[in-house]
Amino acid sequence: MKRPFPLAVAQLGPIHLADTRESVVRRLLELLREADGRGAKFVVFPELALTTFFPRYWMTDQAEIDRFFETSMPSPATQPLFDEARRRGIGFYLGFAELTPAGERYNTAILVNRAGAIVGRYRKVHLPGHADHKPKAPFQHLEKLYFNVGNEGFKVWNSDGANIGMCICNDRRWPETFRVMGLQSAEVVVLGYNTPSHNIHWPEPPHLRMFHHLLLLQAHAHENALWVGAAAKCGAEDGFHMIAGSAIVAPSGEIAAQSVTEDDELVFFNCDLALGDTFREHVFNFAKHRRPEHYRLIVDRVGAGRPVTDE
Ligand code: ING
Repeated sequence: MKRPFPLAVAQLGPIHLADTRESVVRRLLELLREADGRGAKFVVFPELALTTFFPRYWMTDQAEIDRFFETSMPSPATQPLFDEARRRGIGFYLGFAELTPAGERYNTAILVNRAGAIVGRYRKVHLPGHADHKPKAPFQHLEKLYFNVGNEGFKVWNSDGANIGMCICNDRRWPETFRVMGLQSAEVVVLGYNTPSHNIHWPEPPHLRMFHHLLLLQAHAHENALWVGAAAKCGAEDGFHMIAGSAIVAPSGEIAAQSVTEDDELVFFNCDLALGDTFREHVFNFAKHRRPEHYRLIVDRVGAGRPVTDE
C-alpha cells in the first residue's frame, strides 16, 4: 500500500555577507509557498541557511564570529517562517549555526513538524576542513575551528507519520551516518549542504565534486533502503562558488528529481515511503543478512591501521 510523503527540497542560491537574515527568510518563505503549491508536506532547507558560508573566512574576534550564530530558534528573524509553515501545515528541516546558553557552538539542523513544533535537533558530527589559518589558500574551511563536534549522534524521529533522520553536508560522505539511521528504521534522511566547487588542498578536477555528491546520496539511499532529500546552498557567494545538485533520491538509488540552476529553486517529488519496504524486506534485510561480529574494526578503529593479518 502506498505511503505518500510529498517532499520538497528548497535550494538556495548565494547568500552574500551583506544579505540580512530577514532578506533570506523572505526567500525561504517564497520557496515554502511554492512547495505548498506543489502539494509538499515537508521542505528541506540547506545547511547554514540563514547566512553566508562564513567558515570560508579567517576570523579571530569571537564577537565577529558569533554574528553568524543564532542564540534562539525560532529567532525573531525566523519566526515568520515557523508561522507560515504551521499555517500551511508543512514540516521542514532548517540548518543554522547554533550558539547554546552554555557557549557551545554547533553546525545544527532542526526538524519541525506540521504543527510548527521543533521535534528534533541534529548537530553536525563530521566537521571537514581545518582549524588553522591557511593564508595562501583562496579561501578557508574552518568548521573545525568555529564548531564543536556534534554531541547528540545520528537519530531518527517519527514525525507526521514518517521515520525521518537528519544529517549535514560532509556527513553524507560517511557510510556510518546513514547506516546508523538505517538501523533505526529511517525511511527518509534529509540534509543540507554547502560544498565549495574548488578544492583548496589539491587540484581536484571540478567535475568530481558533483559526481561524488550524487554518487554518495545514491549509494547511501540504496544501501539503507531510504529516501534522501538534499538541499544545496550554491552559486557564488561574494565570488566563492559552491555546487548545486539539490536532489531527491529514491530507495532504489535512482535520482527522482534534481535542481537545474544555481539559484533559489524548488525540487519536488511525491515520494512513496513504501518503495523502501521492498528493499528492506529483501536485499537490505539487516536482521537477516548483516554480520556485525565481522564489523568490529568499524567501531574500534578511528584511522586505518595494520592489517589484522599482521597481528
Ligand atoms: N562542505 C564540504 C562537503 O563535505 C568538503 C566540504 C567538500 C569536504 C569536498 C570534502 C570534499 O561537502 C561542508 N560544509 O561539509
